[in-house]
Amino acid sequence: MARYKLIYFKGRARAELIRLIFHAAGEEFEDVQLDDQSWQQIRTTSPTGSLPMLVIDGNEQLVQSMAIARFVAREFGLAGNDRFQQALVDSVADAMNDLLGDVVEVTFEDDSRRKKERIRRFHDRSFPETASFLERFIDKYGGNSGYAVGDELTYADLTIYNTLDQIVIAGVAGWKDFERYPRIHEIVRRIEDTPRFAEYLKSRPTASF
Ligand SMILES: N[C@@H](CCC(=O)N[C@@H](CS)C(=O)NCC(=O)O)C(=O)O
Repeated sequence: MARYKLIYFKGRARAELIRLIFHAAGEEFEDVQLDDQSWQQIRTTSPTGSLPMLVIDGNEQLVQSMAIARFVAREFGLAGNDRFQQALVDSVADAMNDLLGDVVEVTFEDDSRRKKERIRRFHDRSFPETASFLERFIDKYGGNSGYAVGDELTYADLTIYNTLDQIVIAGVAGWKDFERYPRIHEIVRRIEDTPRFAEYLKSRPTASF
């Protein structure tokens, strides 16, 4: 039996980063994907009444997607080599998580006028600001390594890939749109060309969120 059980919905949104970390590390985990009805039946078992939730060794429960991501990244050596590097990695992850929040809001906005306004703000402000932060950041801390921080894969790279993927799923931009950001584009290529990821990315089910 796997040590780790990740519980979420049939989608990527706030769980896919954690899945990517498990795949990057080559670590086994049980990937439980619930429909809404099954979720309602177990909702009270989540400490926050929300998902994702990671169950460790069948008894410890961890909630909050970024806390789970950091925990598994640290467990598997994907969180940076020293404390400062870990903070750098976290700063990219948190910036990408903020952007992911904007994308999630677009996805679940039912009012068409407000949805348009959110998309406009995304294009005019949140995306270009985050992208230009990343380009400068990677220049400084990753250089020509093809990684965001240092010269090996960390979960910072996975947060970049994952948030871009969510932007594409939300229909807010396409992969081609990211090519004009050379440092970001390099990370995307690096991840897609890594055999372990390539296999997973091809085999994972299509998602609407
Ligand atoms: N800040 C939390 C947000 C968790 C959250 O809002 N989860 C949503 C799905 S993305 C959820 O569980 N919704 C179902 C519900 O509230 O019943 C995290 O990052 O884990």
